[in-house]
Amino acid sequence: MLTRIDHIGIACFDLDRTVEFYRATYGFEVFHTEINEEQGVREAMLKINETSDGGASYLQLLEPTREDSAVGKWLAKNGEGVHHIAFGTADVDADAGAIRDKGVRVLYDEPRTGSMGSRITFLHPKDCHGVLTELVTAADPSGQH
Ligand code: CMX
Ligand code: CO
Repeated sequence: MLTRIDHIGIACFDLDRTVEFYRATYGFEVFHTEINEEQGVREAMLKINETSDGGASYLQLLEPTREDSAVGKWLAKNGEGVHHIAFGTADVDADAGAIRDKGVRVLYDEPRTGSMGSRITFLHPKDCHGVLTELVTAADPSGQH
């Protein structure tokens, strides 16, 4: 069951400058940063609020580490902006399977590693009314990152 908006993924050209914008404009601080080579991103997670399922909602600021990555290609075509949304679940395997059975393309056969040791998969944007949609199970089974 999808129980929270886990994050909104925002593509940017310069992570440090974008982090500074969110800090200076809204007062949001960086909760976590990492490089995910498999996804081709350097990212910063800004925690916005905790959620009733024991998890939290974040902004995920994404800078590509290479031009041929998903975010690199998207930035070259569209410029900066909202790249994807992510729903949180306690069981990404079950939810991805159930959604696949409804005819929506799930991009990975098995979930891969996302932010902070989470397990993630994606739904094809062409099957989701133009929205690239991620499913996330946090590393901590309670849902708290
Ligand atoms: N949102 C909406 N539509 C998108 C999109 C996005 N983020 N990315 C691509 N599309 C659309 C394109 O506009 C294009 O549409 P048209 O054919 O109408 O022009 C179509 O999908 C194909 O796009 P493409 O540029 O040819 O890109 P690919 O097919 O090579 O890749 C996708 C698209 C979704 C399969 C790829 O981006 C992907 O695998 N995404 C999942 C991984 C990811 O995004 N990782 C980064 C984030 C990591 C994290 O969140 O931790
Ligand atoms: Co994401």
